[in-house]
Amino acid sequence: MKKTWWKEAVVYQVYWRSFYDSDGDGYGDLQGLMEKLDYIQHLGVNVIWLNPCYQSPDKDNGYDISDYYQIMDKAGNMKTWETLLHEVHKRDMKLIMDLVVNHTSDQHPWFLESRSSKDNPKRDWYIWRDKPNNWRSYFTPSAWEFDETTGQYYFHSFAIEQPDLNWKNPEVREAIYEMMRFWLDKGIDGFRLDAIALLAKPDGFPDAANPNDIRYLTNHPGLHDYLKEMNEKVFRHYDIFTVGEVAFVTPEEGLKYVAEDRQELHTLFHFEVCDEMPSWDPLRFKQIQKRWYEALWGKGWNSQFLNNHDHTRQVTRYGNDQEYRMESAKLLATMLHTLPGIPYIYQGEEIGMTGVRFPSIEDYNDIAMKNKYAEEVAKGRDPQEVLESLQPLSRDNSRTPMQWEDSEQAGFTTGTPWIKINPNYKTINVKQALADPNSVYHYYRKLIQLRKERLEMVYGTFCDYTENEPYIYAYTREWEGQRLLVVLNHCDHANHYELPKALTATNRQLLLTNYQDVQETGNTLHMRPHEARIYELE
Ligand code: TEU
Repeated sequence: MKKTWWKEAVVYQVYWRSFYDSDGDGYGDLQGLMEKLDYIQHLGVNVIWLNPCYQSPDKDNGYDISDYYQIMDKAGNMKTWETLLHEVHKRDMKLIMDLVVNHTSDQHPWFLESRSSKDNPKRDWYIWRDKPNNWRSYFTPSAWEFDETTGQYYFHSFAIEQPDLNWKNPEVREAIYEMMRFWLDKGIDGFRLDAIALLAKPDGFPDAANPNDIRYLTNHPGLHDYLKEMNEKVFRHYDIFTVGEVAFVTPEEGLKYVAEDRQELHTLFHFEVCDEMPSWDPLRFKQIQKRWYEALWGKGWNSQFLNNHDHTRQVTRYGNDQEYRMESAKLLATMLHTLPGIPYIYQGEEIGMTGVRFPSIEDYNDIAMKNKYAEEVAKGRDPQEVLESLQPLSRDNSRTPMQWEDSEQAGFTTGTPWIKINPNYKTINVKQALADPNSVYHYYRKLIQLRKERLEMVYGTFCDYTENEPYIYAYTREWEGQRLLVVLNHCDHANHYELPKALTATNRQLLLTNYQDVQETGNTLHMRPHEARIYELE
């Protein structure tokens, strides 16, 4: 496995509409992001992942693109975007753009032409049939929408407003590749490829045995041919990295996307945790990590994340966001930055921001949640019970505005925020974090700096010594004779850990911990609640 800049990356995800509002319209924007670049750089990250900011009617917060070549008015304009890219590069950071090529907005000119008549030259740029099958979409009871004009149904894996492109059509593929080159030629450093596992569709769209198991939307034959062609015609001609959003794959299937010798994608996000593990399940998490390491190591590169703009805040979902919030946030960070793969920091994670519970469905924006709420209430279910069932995993948990200070609107906007701010901004905010040397923020800085100094955290082999332990997670990373030991007590209670013989090194040096005053030197480690330690073993 050769060393590369992207394997050594720490990526910071900016959901720009919730990051910083520079013009008081209640939405974050690119100018606002630019004004906060020094904050991001100070953290020590070297890549920024920018959620979609292309022209869009904004039904799915930018994931419904109506013009790939323009910047969304809410976000700014192309000149602002070009200045942003320049300012990112000036600070020795890189920028990867989130790109949605499985579908467009139903307002995209391509779709407006396609739907205008059955014999329009762009009819076959989308997927039309006389009758639907029984598939659901991610966001609606049916994946098919009837179109009056031509009396046919079109296919959409997500919202009605997000018709899927027909990747079987070479004209579609060429149009997408040309657009990718447009952005790469502007100097971006790669793409996060949205819903990339959905590009291929099965011949004939057979009915599903179980319409509620939506795995039928993904990973169909032909997909890897598209990714190989995408790499051959676009990616390999640039010094970039690509990360695919790849749902519902096993490690063996995931390897097909990222094996270096297959020349498709550089890395992937799999979702065996965030889509399929509703709350912390330590033994299952350890198994997932072990299986992905064994399948990919030496062949392809993985990612490490526990939250993003679709998945609720990790300290709430997988940690402790109450009495041990800071220790837990630091423990989760230690884990993600020391396990094999590129670590992703979702904005606000670095100050321990938490999930939210808004009192009314009117306070929520997420189309997925609002569609599901309407669907369930229409079945006669109690609205309050439906709301409470959807709140924990609502995507809006992670989309509340960045909490910059304890002043009005958390310093996010001088206007009315597009979505309510988490009421805990008074105590959880950047200003407080910067001023507190023991804050989560400063811990992230130390962790990221350590990763730059200790390449075992990037290229080291991985060995878990606690596969059957419910609370203690102890593993090593070893590379070129250097060995790190990570010990985590993911629990609200203290636990002790008897170091196995293989780890009772002659000399053990503590490099980083989320508690002060760690004294002991023996081979029994007394770990406090949510305590994390990184040792160098000699
Ligand atoms: O999400 C794809 C998607 O289906 C996720 O919501 C899923 O739950 C998981 O995270 C991946 O399996 C992408 C974007 O991240 C999301 O914001 C968009 O709404 C969606 O595609 C449609 O573009």
